Amino acid sequence: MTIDKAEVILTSPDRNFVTLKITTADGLTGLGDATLNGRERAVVSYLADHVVPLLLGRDESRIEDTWQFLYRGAYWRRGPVTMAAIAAVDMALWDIKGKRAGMPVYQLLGGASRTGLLAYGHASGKDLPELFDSVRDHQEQGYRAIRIQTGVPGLKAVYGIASQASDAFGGEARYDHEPARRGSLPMEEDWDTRSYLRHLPGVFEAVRNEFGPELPLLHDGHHRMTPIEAAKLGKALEPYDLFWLEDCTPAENQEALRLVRRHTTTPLAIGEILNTVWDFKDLIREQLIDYVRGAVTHMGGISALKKTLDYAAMFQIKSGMHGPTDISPVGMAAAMHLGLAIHNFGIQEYMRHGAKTDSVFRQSFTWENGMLHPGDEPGLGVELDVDEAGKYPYEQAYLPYNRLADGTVHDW
Ligand code: KDG
Ligand code: MG
Repeated sequence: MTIDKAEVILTSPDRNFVTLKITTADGLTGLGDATLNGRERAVVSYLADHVVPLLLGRDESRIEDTWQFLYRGAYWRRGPVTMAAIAAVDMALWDIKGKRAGMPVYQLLGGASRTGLLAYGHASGKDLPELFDSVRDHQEQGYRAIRIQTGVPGLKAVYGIASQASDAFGGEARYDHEPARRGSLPMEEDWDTRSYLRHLPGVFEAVRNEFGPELPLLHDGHHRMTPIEAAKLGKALEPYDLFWLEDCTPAENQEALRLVRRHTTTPLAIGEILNTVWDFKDLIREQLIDYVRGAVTHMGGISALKKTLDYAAMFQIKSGMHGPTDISPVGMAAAMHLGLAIHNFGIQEYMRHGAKTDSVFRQSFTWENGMLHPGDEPGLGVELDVDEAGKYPYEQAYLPYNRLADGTVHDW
């Protein structure tokens, strides 16, 4: 069947989301997530101005051919805007293929390799008492693996730490939903790597003493360290048996990880800002990482991330797909179908979306005993309520950035 219509929907229920909705000549619809946090309109334009005209009249069933046509045919390859746009088309076509077959997408990818997906949530606190409360709160929500981020003495605002309660979550503190972070200009935070390196091992020691040795603990370094600093941190955290240390150094300098690897056995996760299998090629082949952090939404879709993860499987490297709230429920569903099907699933990041988001995107996934499952609806299992989406117009919003004490802009 041919593609009759492709619409780009920009909505901001609790935060901004870009969704592609493809409709076939016989009225089947498929959804794809193209959200690029803080740069949403760039993808809207890429899709609406350059991709939608190419989709009309194409055969809905030719997912791989459409992917190759959009990737190779444009001449300009890779990059987050291009790959988010291609991802949305790919996801929407898998959604349609599932609906056409009457099967959930994970069945089309080879069927379930497990009964559910272990997921981790984000605990944070400016100090230990707040952090412990947040860990307990996550355990009550069912999480069986938890990311730990804390404030650093002497620093006023550190990314990943909620500083105020969020209305979208009934008063729960959520850094990703603070109104202050949705202003028309990016919020400035501060940073000092030496203070962070001095402080963090003690935090993990305290968390282990309080919560015991079993709980899988993760930490995100947000690209802030030099190779030697990251090596030092990895080594210092070894006694606390981390599930992973994420983004310890900036993702552009991949050779840096050779040095980090030489010094520590703390598992490493990288890649939420990478976009293609080419970005992961050397990291995987040289076994410089343990987990692939790529998101379906930013890696060119289910087709492309599956190839990357299949390649990673040859080196015993597992998935750790990016799943913050800026991955829409459609992108999360795509991640869950892929995670359920592949053999080398590791863990899935999962931050709950807010109630308004759930009213715009009707979903069929389940969350039980710390495990996600995409459900058995045909396709991806997500439907978008266009009227509801229309109630929430786009709001300009930037990610924060940080400066050192002397005013230098720092990596994050
Ligand atoms: O869009 C960027 C955020 O989603 C990112 O900063 C969150 O690092 C993040 C994570 O690991 O979820
Ligand atoms: Mg991260």
